Amino acid sequence: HELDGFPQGFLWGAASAAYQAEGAWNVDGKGPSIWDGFCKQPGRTFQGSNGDVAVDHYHRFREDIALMAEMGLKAYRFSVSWPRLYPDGRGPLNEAGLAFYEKLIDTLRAHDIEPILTLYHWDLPQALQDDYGGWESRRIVADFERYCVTLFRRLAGKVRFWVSLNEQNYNLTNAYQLGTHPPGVRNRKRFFQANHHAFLANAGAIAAFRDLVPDGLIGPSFAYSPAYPASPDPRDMLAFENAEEFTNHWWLDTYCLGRYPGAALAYLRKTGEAPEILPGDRDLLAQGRPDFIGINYYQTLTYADNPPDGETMRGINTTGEKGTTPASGVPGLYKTRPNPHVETTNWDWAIDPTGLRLGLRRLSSRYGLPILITENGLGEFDRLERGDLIHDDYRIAYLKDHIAACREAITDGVDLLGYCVWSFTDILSWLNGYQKRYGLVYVDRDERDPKDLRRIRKDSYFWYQKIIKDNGGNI
Ligand code: GCO
Repeated sequence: HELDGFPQGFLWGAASAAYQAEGAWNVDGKGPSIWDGFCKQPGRTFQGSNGDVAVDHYHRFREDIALMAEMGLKAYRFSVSWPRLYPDGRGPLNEAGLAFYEKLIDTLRAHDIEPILTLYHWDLPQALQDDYGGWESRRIVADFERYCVTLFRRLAGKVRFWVSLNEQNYNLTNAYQLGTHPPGVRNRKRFFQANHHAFLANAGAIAAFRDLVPDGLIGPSFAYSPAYPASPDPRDMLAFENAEEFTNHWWLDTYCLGRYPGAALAYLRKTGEAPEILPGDRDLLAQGRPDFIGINYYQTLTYADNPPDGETMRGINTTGEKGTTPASGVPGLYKTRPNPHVETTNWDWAIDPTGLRLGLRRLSSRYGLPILITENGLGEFDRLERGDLIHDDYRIAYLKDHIAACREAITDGVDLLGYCVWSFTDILSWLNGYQKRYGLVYVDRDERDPKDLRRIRKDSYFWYQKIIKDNGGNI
């Protein structure tokens, strides 16, 4: 396949997730998710922000889709909230919850916008956490499959693109290593076991999908930060290899090749942190090969040697004060270093479009699968001027450079299905609150009128509208 531009039918999209956008946290029979409670514990999120109301997409989805249609958006990625369908995770189906997504999808289709449906974007039913410890129990595999099968059966004719698990790697690292996502645990043994169950759940869902949605395409969305070595010092090169193995291949090999990467598994067997793998697990993993790899790309990470008594896993910069991200690492394996060759955002994320190009090439060569960019975007403090203007030229520059990198990767031979900007409107950033804005559409959070949530098109909205119209044009 030889192309020097974006193919016809390229999915120019934008993305969101249920908890970050919908609000309506206890409406129409929805049960609580693990985030509903977690955000309300003191000190968990920036200024205690939560998704009770979020941007009220649940009630305003028609207005939001009208804005998407006016922009010419080709695809909209959203997630289904498991506890809206199954308030206690596995009991009877709450039809009212499913009805919301049916309306949403029908409205998208009426405007020729392709729905991209994410099955799991972190909002686990609280009941499953309480009953058996959520991802730490094997019982979740059957419950997740049952939930997915309901959606496959009911929506097969309406949805072609499906994302299985969103950022299993980032979510479970926060949940079981950093302690910054629910359930707030710091324990590597439990981390690897929870991941093992998530891999089985992912593969089980994909296996069921094959029978129920034969015309559809499915894949996980991986939070992909390609690794760089801090220097050509062989010790840094080894640390870089360790990081690739433990922060990328651990997930991607298991999804795409149906097995854990050898060196990492051998290491974990020595430290006693390897997951328990039962007979039959390998066969199930092998049935999970996806149709595409979804990637959420924000940055590259640079790694250096880390002695056995060196850096441990540390939290992130949630305030937007530049330069406050601590070095973080796994003793004996690797630690992160700032990359002096690239600019960073206010949250210290490396701005690196070339990293996107090389990451796409690495994945394409290693796994031989098409790739869908399920998220890419810039979180910033935006300023509303004169009541209705947002001049976010920094976001336009960021998107332009990353879309140009996509074009180059296509020329390099990467089979790229689409590109979704994170996010369509300014939604909740899990740990960074509402001040970190990613949207193409500004949401006015007026202190005096908290229900206002007025939508205002940013400059980037009009810019992306043109890009879509020209199918990438001369970027
Ligand atoms: C944020 C993140 C986003 C989203 C997304 C991940 O600030 O919240 O940068 O990427 O969290 O939900 O899939």
